[in-house]
Amino acid sequence: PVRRAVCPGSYDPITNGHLDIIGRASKLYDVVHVTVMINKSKQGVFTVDERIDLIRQVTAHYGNVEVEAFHGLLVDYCKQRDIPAIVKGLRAVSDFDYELQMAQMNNGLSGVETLFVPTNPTYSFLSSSLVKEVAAWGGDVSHLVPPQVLTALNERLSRK
Ligand code: COD
Repeated sequence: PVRRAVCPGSYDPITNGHLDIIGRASKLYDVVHVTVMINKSKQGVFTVDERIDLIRQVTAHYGNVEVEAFHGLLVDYCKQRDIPAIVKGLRAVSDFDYELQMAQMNNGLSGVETLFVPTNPTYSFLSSSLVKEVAAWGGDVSHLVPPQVLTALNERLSRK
């Protein structure tokens, strides 16, 4: 049987921290689904299609990553795709409380398991929102995102 996992997120936009987790998951599973969870109450800097396009570009080299969007509960996505495992990165204890709640809720809802991968310490401070804030003020984020994302950020934020 094909062993599948999902790395869910907002990915607005994908960062090197996300990529590190996705790359590590891609070594452990046959197929890794990188899924943009649509949150209608959270307007992003990038559209869902733009996020998907960027994720596809920067994960193509792994060879076993499938990218798509989903609107609904993560457990329903997992059921539809026959995915038994959610892989999440843990940056710091501050992530832990909320991640533990979601993991327990998801397990209670459907039995899906959540596996936590400790973040590469190089990226433990990194989040999409900080990247957007620093880039919007002209700070250098070239070491924190893939080149395609850097270009997209510069194009988007310089227009504002
Ligand atoms: N290093 C390592 N990993 C990282 C880093 C980093 N620097 N930054 C982010 N990550 C990992 C984390 O595991 C994180 O959870 C994931 O990447 C995604 O990060 P974001 O910021 O893109 O996405 P979030 O935190 O907004 O994602 C939250 C979800 C979309 C996963 C969650 O809200 C969800 O599952 N929503 C679907 C609706 C649902 O099922 N709700 C009920 C949940 S119980």
